[in-house]
Amino acid sequence: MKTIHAHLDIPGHNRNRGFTLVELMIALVVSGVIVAAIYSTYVAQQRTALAQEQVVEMQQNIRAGLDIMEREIRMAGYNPRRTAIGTGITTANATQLVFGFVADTDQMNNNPVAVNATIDEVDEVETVEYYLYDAYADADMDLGRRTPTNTQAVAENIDAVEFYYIMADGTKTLTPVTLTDIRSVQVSILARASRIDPSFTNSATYTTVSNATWGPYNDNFRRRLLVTTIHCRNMGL
Ligand SMILES: [Ca+2]
Ligand SMILES: [Ca+2]
Ligand SMILES: [Ca+2]
Repeated sequence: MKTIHAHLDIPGHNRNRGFTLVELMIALVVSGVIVAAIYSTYVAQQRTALAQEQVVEMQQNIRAGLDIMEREIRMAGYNPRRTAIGTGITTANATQLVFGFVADTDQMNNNPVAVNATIDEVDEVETVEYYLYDAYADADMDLGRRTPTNTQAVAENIDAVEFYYIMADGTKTLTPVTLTDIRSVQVSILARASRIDPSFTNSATYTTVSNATWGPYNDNFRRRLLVTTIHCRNMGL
């Protein structure tokens, strides 16, 4: 029985043991403040990390697509023997670019039509179109690469694209008339993050090289505008 009594907390008798209610309240408030500070730092870091991740993802996505497109647009008009039919730029406007080039050393049949369906015959022409379309039917636009046999997205989540043409006489236009006079293509491309960031509002306006504007979208998607000039080294030879 003695041991049990020794553990009882008798008021006024054992003041130095444990904490008073006020001390406990202070401790609770202080630890609450510390937890809140740590949590808000954590949330801020998470937001920064999410923003950085989205920007990196967009840039990689847009860069990869642009690399493929740049390499091919430079090939427009490639016709080393001067005997191939259908090379050069065949359709050119602000949102669509179609062109052909000789692709007879790539071990691939690039023109699968009956009359010249031979695999990789001499002077066979590959015809390529770049334009925006909704790949995967998920209600967002993507940069498409279309050939007679295949359509694929080379960059996903692209809100807008603009092809602006620099002509042989140095003038620039979105609607070239004499397609053989095209010398360079300036491409503006607006990429969007794949997911929203609820803590971010996009009210920005994006200006293309031709001075057209895109936005404001007033949504929660981050975006990046990329502009590049591609010299069509096989045009005008
Ligand atoms: Ca080929
Ligand atoms: Ca062929
Ligand atoms: Ca899509």
